[in-house]
Amino acid sequence: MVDADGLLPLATEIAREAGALARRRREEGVRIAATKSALADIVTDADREVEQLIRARLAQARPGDGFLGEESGAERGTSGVTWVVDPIDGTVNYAYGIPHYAVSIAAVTGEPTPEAWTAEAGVVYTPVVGELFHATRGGGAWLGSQRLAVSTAADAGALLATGFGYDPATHAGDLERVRRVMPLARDLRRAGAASLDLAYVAAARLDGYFERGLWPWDHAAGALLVTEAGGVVTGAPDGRPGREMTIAAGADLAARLSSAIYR
Ligand code: LIP
Repeated sequence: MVDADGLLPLATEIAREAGALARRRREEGVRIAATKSALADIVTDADREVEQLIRARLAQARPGDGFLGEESGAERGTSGVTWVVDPIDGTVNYAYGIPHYAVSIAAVTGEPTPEAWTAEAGVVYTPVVGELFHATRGGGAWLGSQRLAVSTAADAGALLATGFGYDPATHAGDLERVRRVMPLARDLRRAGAASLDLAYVAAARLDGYFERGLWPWDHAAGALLVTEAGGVVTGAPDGRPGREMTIAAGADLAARLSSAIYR
């Protein structure tokens, strides 16, 4: 049995330290270290340095745990716990100096894939604003000491968020999905950090969110925030969130979003 309550304080402490490093490096000036899946898919020196800090602190505190990080890959552990980490979610915002990015850290048990894992604890920390969203399985979702709940009514239409892939070849499909869901919407936001989009659904700052192409580290912590705030997070019809699709909202809106996207 995993002590989820013991995982959250560690994730919180490390997220704050990692966020402070990310913010400091941003103020010092950011260098793009490389591009990845597409020219627009960048990684900065800070992404790599922040993930190294997180990975080292976790290994020091819990040497038997596994790790799955955006920049340094996967390593299986022996404890049954795997940490799923996006050191700077919203990398393009970060590189441009847009202060909307987050450190996302989740602890999961079971097979470390979104199709199979059980999220036990999650933290999404945005260092510029200083907001720390957190949740444990069965313990609710919180912003600081404020308990969170997803929105349940959107009479004027839903405030939705989405994102677009780094590969220009995917944009036509992404825009077609936007066209299909707009009859459900009052407006649409594209803020550039999936973990914060999910945290905002949990906090009822958004009514719903959908995006194709997310990696496990983009949604691992934020999805737990949403489900612990009374919402649902799905993927393709009857599927779990993943590369094909991530949909997050209260149950009724999530079903309507899925129907619109997959009709
Ligand atoms: C980003 C996501 C965002 C998505 C971007 C990118 P990164 O993650 O948070 O929602 O639209 O394409 O995947 O690359 O900043 O960690």
